Amino acid sequence: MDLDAITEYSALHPKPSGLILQYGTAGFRTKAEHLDHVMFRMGLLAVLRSKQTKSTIGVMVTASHNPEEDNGVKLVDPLGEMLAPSWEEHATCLANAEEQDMPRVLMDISVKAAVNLQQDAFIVIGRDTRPTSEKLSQSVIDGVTVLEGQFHDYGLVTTPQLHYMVYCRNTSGQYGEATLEGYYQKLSKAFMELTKQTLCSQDEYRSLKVDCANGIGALKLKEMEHYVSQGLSVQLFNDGTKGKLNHLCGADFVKSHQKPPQGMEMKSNERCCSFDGDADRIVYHYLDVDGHFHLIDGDKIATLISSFLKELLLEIGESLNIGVVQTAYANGSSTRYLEEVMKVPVYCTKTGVKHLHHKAQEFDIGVYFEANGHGTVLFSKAAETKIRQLTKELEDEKRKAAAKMLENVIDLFNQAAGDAISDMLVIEAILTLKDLTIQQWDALYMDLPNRQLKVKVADRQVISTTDAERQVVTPPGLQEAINDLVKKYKLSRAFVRPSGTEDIVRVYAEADSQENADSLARAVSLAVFQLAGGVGETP
Ligand code: NG1
Ligand code: ZN
Repeated sequence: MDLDAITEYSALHPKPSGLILQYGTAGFRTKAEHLDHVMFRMGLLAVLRSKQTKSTIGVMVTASHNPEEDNGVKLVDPLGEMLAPSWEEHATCLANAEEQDMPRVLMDISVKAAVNLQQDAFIVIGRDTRPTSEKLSQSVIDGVTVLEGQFHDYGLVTTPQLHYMVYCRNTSGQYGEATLEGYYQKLSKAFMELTKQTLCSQDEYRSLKVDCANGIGALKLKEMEHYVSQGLSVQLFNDGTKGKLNHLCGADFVKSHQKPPQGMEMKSNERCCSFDGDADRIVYHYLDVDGHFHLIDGDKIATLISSFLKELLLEIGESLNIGVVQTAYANGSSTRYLEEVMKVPVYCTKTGVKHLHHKAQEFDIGVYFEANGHGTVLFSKAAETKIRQLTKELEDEKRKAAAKMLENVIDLFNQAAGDAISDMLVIEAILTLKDLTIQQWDALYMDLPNRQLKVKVADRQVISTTDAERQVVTPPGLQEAINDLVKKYKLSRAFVRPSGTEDIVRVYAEADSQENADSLARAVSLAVFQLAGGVGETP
């Protein structure tokens, strides 16, 4: 390592002294103007991680659903997964080292992690459409270059597309070709094959309105459109030509406000969906004939997909197990429906896809979705091999067709990460194959009315939790207060946890009516404010 060169280049990306940031659930995320040094240093760190794993590592510049003024960065590990926990710690140390200590901290990491500095390094870089992303990704490249890493800059891509590139490059092309063309080809081929098995061809099912959150999803859907146009016509809204990223639109807005996005013409009973700012989340929605808004969230997406997969498994008659993984934010009705009606085992993990992903790996087929629409389906290597073998060997027509469909589903899901485009294509294929309208899908079960609120506290880390974040451990007395409040309502549940991406505490409540869910959420927010050091206005 040329420490002089590192020091010299680092001075061009100086750390504001005293600034402390943490590599959280979604990497580093804060106001874009505070991130230049973090980007440079993540370029350095990516090179060390690449040398250590002898693999291609990804660096994505995005702040997903956060406001346009924010930005962020996360590293993508060799198989397209989130960065390993010990390296998250290295990332935090490196980002927070004061200017003069930085080269030494970098050396320490390479010693601790036993990095062979002679090894070659290869980094792939991507970014979203934020005005600050291009310059910030250039700072990542500066970091990579000063450590003499090789790189490929994919420029504007969705987060899942970057994960796909990393996965392809580390599996020597077996998974697909590491280009955008390769991504579109792979997904569209699987989608066309899956939907061609359908007997019905009503045109009304084939058109979908997409709210792109004024983000990267719009550009990439435009590029992809013609690959799938025979099976699906997408109409894009909030494509970034006018509005601001994630402002009054996109999956996060629609989910948290339970309202239609602005900038989208919705007629009654039309199938609509919303992506988030980096296109790794999707939720569906529609207006009914009375003009009421209906949200179809990640829980209902998981339910639709797992019921489809379960039917196919029954058809082929193989004993492959399937499990659904959720978080505490999953609507109580969805959990009940999955367990009691569908008889599918359901597990709850902490918030953040890395936790869900990890749990989902325990099954032959692991379906995981956060209620906010971030998720995917994982097939174990053994299950995939078995299914591919069955499509070749089965003689019974019906069983063979079911195995073929499962194979298409494997190819459609971006196995490396939750992907709004993949999810959308799978959902559209299932609705077509099963001849389901959006209302019929919505009617699988009725969501319990719920409310999410945010509370500002002096230090959100005073709240610690257990039982997959469903119970508070500290501060003392808070869990008891929540228990007492929950008892006052029917079908009620509430929990609180510190956000991993914002400087706030999140409050979730559900109950038998919207009024009660709202009132419970408000009462719990007040308890948090009083017992956990609330600041600003009393909720
Ligand atoms: P935090 O801020 O830790 O609640 C949010 C989402 C997560 C996940 C991350 C990463 C909710 C309640 N939380 O995390 O599910 O998507 O952002 O983007 O939706
Ligand atoms: Zn996102």
